[in-house]
Amino acid sequence: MKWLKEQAEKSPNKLFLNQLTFKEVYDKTVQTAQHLNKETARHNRLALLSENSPEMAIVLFALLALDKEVLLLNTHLTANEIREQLTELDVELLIASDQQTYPADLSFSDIYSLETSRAVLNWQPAPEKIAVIMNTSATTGKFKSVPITWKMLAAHVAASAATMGVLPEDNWLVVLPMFHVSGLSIIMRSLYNATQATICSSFDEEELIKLINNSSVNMVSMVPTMLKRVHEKIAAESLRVLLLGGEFIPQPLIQACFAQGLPVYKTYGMTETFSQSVTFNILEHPDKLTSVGQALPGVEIEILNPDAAQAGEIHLKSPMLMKGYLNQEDVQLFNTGDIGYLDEDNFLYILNRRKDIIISGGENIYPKEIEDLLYSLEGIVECALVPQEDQTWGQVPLLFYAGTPDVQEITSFLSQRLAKYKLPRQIIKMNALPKNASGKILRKNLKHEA
Ligand code: S0N
Ligand code: MG
Ligand code: MG
Ligand code: MG
Repeated sequence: MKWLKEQAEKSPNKLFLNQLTFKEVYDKTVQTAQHLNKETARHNRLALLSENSPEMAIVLFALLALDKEVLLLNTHLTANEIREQLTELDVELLIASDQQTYPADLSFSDIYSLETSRAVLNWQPAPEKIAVIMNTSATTGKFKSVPITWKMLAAHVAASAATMGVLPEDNWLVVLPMFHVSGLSIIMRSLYNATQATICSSFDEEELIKLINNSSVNMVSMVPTMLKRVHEKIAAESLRVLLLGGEFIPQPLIQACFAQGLPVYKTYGMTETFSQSVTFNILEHPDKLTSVGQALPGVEIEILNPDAAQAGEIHLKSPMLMKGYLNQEDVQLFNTGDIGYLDEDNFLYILNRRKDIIISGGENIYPKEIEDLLYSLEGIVECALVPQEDQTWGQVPLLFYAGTPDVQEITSFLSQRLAKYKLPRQIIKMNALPKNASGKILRKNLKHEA
């Protein structure tokens, strides 16, 4: 948080969040913290549920300055999923934007009618202190919590700036959700670099194109699902950086962007490493278009158990890496689960994405979570959720099952309990699922024949 105070002192009149200056954001943060001080006094950990907005960033900064750990919730989750996360993490106070429908303890507009009190604000949190927590689904079927410390944030912003450079006139469009590291990292980088961030509340294609082509916005982060829909309308000269990641990146999209001269920086990173670990500008390395790039400063890549072609499990180690999932053992070397290799210039290539995860429009879906839930429905004998390639979303989940409930029952059971992006696009009933000799379901044999 020292960055906010420093920038407010050094560059008070510089624009930071949309049309708010660093000084204005700082003042609003202090004011918000004073309103929240009493109400939050007995809570060490709180949750925040909001679509993107400058207010969301200010409430977050205020909570961080009050020394809280802030759980950031995905706004696409159902009430059941939100409740489960709050319970699991012992969160007793949820603050939500006025647009959210989940019953929050405080809405943003409530905050300013709370009685103010002088708050002791901490602008110099200890490096090991947790700033935010993000839940990611896990192979076990239950989510895991990633504690993001100040040390990770500080290491990230410096390494990212060293890789992509900083210009005083930079203005980075935030269209990815700030409840993911893809969006939040932009706010942190802008804070550190003393540059502007333009926050959009949702992904509106026309608005996005207008902002890029006709405003001072010169940087943007996107997932391929978004870029596919808009790249043809983007004027290459209006961007300095187009950071692209979060999903498998289709090669035809990269070829098209390269031909257009778009400054696409491919990135490979995850919540566990607070975003970018590997990055490169495709325009600078036309011979490396199929790679994801080179490690950021401080990031070590190790390929374990390599095969004859030197491809193996990609492991990462860096100051941006989490210490370990919350309440789980420490990790020194993080196994991404992806398979790949490094070339002679240390560019990383991903051959296979981990098999136990489906990525739809940049949102991760863990089959086991949905399968475990479905097994709690009476009459389900067996089931498997598998990915299907999809033009729009990259991948979508398909559900195969055997049992007595009909497709209608399953649809309504799942849709009450799961975020929409996790719902199977198709549900296929079978007499029995294909299995190998030892009785294991053969997932790769489950394909929908349209
Ligand atoms: C792709 C997005 C924008 C789609 O949202 P859109 O089009 O606005 O949809 P809605 O209007 O909200 O809904 C329309 C219908 O579509 C369904 N739907 C919405 N999203 C999905 C989805 N993902 N999959 C399937 N269906 C979806 C809605 O339910 C609705 O349905 P109907 O009409 O039936 O009601 C949106 O999904 C989005 O924002 N995705 C991106 C999320 C993201 O940021 N992921 C990245 C997470 N990863 C990381 O944070 C690590 C990597 C990373 O840091 C990074 C990634 C990218 C770039 C840079 C970095 C970095 O390193 O800095
Ligand atoms: Mg809602
Ligand atoms: Mg939309
Ligand atoms: Mg522009």
